[in-house]
Amino acid sequence: MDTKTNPEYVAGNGLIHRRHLLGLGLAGIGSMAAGSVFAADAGMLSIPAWSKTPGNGPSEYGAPSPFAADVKRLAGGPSATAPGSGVSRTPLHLLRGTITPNSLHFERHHSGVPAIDPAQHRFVIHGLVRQALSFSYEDLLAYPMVSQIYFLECSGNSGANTVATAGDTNAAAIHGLLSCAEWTGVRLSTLLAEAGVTDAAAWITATGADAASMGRSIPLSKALDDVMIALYQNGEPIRPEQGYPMRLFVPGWEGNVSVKWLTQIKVADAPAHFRDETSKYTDLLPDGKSLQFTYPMGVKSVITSPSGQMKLLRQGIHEITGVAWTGHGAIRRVEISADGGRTWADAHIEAGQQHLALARFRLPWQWSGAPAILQSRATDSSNNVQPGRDSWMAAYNPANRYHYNAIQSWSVSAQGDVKNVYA
Ligand SMILES: Nc1nc2c(c(=O)[nH]1)N[C@H]1C(S)=C(S)[C@@H](COP(=O)(O)O)O[C@H]1N2
Ligand SMILES: [Mo]
Repeated sequence: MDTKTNPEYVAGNGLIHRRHLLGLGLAGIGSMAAGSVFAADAGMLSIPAWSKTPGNGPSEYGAPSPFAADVKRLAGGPSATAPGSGVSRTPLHLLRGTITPNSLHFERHHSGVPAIDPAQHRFVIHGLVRQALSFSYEDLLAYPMVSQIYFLECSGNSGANTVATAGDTNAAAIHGLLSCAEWTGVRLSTLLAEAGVTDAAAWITATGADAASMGRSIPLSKALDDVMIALYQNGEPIRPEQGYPMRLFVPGWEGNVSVKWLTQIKVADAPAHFRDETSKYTDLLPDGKSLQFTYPMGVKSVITSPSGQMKLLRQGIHEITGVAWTGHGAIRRVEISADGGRTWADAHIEAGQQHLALARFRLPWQWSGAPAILQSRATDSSNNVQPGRDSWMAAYNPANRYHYNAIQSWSVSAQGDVKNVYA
């Protein structure tokens, strides 16, 4: 079968079986007879100016092409009331892999980025331990380390879509408090074993060296499982914005518990009830009560292309692509709909480490020029299925903005304009 003229449609409104991802190219089906949309002639082999003279030599620290200068974080303005507080968001719609470059990792600071001299910094473990310990940065560098790829998501991510009217914004503005990096560091269990936690220990409470003194409580079972003191981010020393010289990294859990600029861990028998686990990051329920802790991030996905404020410039084949993640294991399935959830097709998921990491999904779609509503729905290895917006909203108080993981809907108009909608 010639799949270029007879693709296998697997769901409504032009979704094509994922097995055709590589074979289809870009041409509109039916318009193939005239040849490729990219037909070349001899004149196109002429030599451009930049090939005729040597370019710049090597540099000490690389920078993106000036032609890619729009691939930037979406940063908010300075806070008038809380100096240094704020966020910048990863431009998810401008990235195509699963790893976030360090310069584009999202930021969330409660009192700005402290200028820490690693030679002066101390990290102390105390509380319910047989021997309190104090480490310098150099001390920690001498310990055995692990490297793992993990996503990090703020529990406030996507909260924009909990408000009554869908904002006409892009994927970064809605979902950009999400990044994924390879984190390298010392397992907390190694250091806790050295300190010797006592029988009464059930929690750890971690504090940062920023002016906010941000602190969070974490059950000891998680602390001994996969939590690390991260020292490297995608291979280089962790960036100041991400916690230099060291941060706690708590895989799969809401970003807030990954305390940056880590300076203290106190082993305790109960949570500390820090400001950031009482006044914030608690989910408000319909009856006005709040959940005390919501640690793992829910199963979630978002189509990053096409996505909000993009424009489809031609009919024919487009690759629908995006990212999926879960705090409950690995992504097992991502389904895509082009007809607002009436019919669904399985997307292709890239192989690679998917446990608590971003997964990249793709599916070919033939856009006929008719209006469409694009959605993705993820399922994880614990059989959690990403909820629709209505069911998520029904589970919480209308004022709750945290832990929103509902299905994102992007409408495509007949003119090709892509918009954030509630469907
Ligand atoms: N010490 C300290 N740790 C912190 C924060 C902070 O302001 N101070 N922000 C938290 C929040 S709310 C999130 S979502 C993550 C953000 O990490 P990032 O800035 O590296 O993306 O760090 C957490 N750790
Ligand atoms: Mo956060």
